[in-house]
Amino acid sequence: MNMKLECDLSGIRKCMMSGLSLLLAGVLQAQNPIVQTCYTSDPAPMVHDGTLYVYTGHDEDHADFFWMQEWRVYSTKDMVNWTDHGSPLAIESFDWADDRAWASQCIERNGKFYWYVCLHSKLTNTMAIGVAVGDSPTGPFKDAIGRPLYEGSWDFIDPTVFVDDDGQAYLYWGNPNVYYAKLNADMVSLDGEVSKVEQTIESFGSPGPDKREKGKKYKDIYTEGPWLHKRGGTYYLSYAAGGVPEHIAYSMSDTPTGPWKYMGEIMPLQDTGSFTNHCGVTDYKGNSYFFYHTGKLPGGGGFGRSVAVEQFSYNPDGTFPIINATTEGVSPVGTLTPYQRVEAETIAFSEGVKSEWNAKTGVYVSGIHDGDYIKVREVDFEDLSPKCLCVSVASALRGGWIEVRTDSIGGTLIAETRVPHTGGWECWTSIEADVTVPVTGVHDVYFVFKGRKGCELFHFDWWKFSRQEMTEREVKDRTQAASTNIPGYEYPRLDEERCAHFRFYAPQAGRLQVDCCGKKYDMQKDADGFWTVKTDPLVVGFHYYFLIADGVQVADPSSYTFFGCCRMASGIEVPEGVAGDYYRPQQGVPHGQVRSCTYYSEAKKEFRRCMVYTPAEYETKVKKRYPVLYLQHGMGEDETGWSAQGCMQHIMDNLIASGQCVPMLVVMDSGDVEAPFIPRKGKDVNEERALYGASFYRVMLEDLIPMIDRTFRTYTDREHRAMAGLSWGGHQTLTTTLPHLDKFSYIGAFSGAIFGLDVKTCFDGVFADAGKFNKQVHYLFLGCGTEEQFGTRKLAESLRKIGIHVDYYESQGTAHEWLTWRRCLYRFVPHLFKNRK
Ligand code: FUB
Repeated sequence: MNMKLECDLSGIRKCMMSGLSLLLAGVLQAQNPIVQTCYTSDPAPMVHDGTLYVYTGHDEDHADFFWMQEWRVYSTKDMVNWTDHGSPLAIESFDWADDRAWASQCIERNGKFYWYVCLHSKLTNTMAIGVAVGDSPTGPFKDAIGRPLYEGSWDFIDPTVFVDDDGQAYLYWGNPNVYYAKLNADMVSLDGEVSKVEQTIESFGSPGPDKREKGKKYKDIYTEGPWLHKRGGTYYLSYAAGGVPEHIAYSMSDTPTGPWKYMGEIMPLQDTGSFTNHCGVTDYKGNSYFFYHTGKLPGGGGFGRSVAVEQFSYNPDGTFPIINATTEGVSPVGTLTPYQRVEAETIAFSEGVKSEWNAKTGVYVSGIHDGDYIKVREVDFEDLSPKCLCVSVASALRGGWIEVRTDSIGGTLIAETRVPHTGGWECWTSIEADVTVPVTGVHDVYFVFKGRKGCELFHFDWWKFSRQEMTEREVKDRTQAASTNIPGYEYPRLDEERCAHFRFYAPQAGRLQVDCCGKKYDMQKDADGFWTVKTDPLVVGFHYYFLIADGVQVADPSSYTFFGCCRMASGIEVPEGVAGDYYRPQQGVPHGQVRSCTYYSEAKKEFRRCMVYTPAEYETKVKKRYPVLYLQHGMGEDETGWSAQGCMQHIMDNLIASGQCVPMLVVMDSGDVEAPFIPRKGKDVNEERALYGASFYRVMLEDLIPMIDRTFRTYTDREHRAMAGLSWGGHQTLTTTLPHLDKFSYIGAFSGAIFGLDVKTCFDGVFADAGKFNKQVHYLFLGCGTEEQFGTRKLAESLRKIGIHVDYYESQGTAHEWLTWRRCLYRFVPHLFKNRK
């Protein structure tokens, strides 16, 4: 369903932004339909404890009949902001039913909430009235009696319930006949017989369906959807009338059981876009409200209806005025405080977004795309501006931005916050943003969502403004020292929102910055010479960072250093939660070793160091031989990258212990690209790039592999040798293995720097004969992050097109970073050395 109201609202928006806007804004506020995140129907209002609840049906998207599965609840305290409470009752709540969750009404009695519904009974293959009970207006609800309250006819739909001042409860229902019954005080059993109300011209505008004369024009025709209420000493039965299309008419009586007197129309037939109508009437905060439904939400219609509301005043003689459907809806009767947690699903109007529910979070806003927005009306900031805004969000992808604006979509930007990848669609994190433009008084607030076009950006659970700033003590209480700090160093610290907090003592420094994840953050100096800064929320996983002290980029002395970015860099590990357990040491898992091995390379005439992972069992199974994976780092890194930043040994230990991969050695050497961006004298950079790490190939083939096979208990044939690498290491992997398929039979490239390949001709045409290649290479893996542009997907597609078997993996929400490569390794190694061909 496309919930975008572009056509409908574009005129309104333009108008609101024009000079005339301030004058017209109040008139042109679109409030109807009151719910824009899904289709709702058959409204039944109920006031309880100062809140107005509306119980609705839920029309399915793209429906061609009333294939309704559940009922929903919304509430308001101000008539303009509606909170979505999700669907606490559905067909599945009734064991005996299987279809058609149609009109309903809920009422409170003695602290319990009784929700009368109609739905299809599989016991009698007819419609039936059911009753659910709950302890709160929003549930949970359960079938109160485990069977239908009344069933046996297709007539039995649309229950309305009413408790009179003397405590007697009544239930009316029916289409095209009208029925009623008294309810016992328990509210879940009928008191006496069911009565069929006699329809006459005087009572309903026409005789009952059996007695109507064909072709005769009657004053009106009772159709369905009765709503019983009382005002003063008068009883009102309002209902859908006229056959199809329906309008709303009503009858009045001095008793709850009639005789009824037909009183005419309330909402005449008009362009509502729906052939049914269904009303509910209530008073709230001194006003009278008429709820009904239309087919006016974009994409909607007769089977995609939406609840709307109008305010009205009874005529002096107690009769209804004529009420017409409007887009503007009703005026606010209260304000909303932004200083308490406000559910994101409290919405006055929205475009584009949907809502979802899960047991842990409850209802939250989903389906957020670039340009969508939520409007919240009558937000009272009072006389003192807030200092910060906190939002709770989750994203399995790269997130996006929330712009907070006042009074219109293009209004004053008072706060802005980046939403990061949080590790999953239900991996919630709360993020704080400064309020950069002071705001006081009452405003409409727009949460305008920005991000990459096309994809869903993030989920949004709640928001709250605050007048507090975090003190140093609070920073300490709400954060923890990064695991990558040298023991004893308290900073950098990470908070729950995955922002890093830095603090340095440097009274003499003129300017300090932190350079983290491609962004330079200016630090603020306090009177005691301490410099502090808080970063934006960071993506989980490992990130390099630097301190820039008066213009000089240096490693942070409080962090362990990691060889990356062509130098020793500081690193910060942003914890991932249980999803990251696979790259952390686990209790009970036998641990292998990472050995540092020195050897002499004839090819380069130098002593070199490589790192070798041996699985835990290597020490005990002294006769066993092992296959070998050669694993390369990327540009500007060295042989330590995979064990320090990549957590390779933990990934291997965990996979081996769980039986997901065979025990193997992993050998990591320097790809000789530690300082690749320094062009050598007299040489062109492009030419230089092509040669980056050129010395490594001979080292690997002539010195490293023979040394490993001499020193360790390895299998030395191609069937037991694999190679993989990340980024430039991926390039080196293809360049090493493809011309030497006599030596390797498993190949992987993680974010491989492999550009512009003509797959038919590259590497001396190794891919040209797909059948031969697939026989030789037992497993070819290409992986990358969704947030990087390395053309890996395209390469995989081109290879598949010519028949090459290649496994392609995308790491959700990660870029050209170590989390992508940890994930790639985790997915790659289980396929090694299990040749099933
Ligand atoms: O929503 C399904 C049916 O449509 C209701 O039960 C009727 O009142 C009509 O609105």
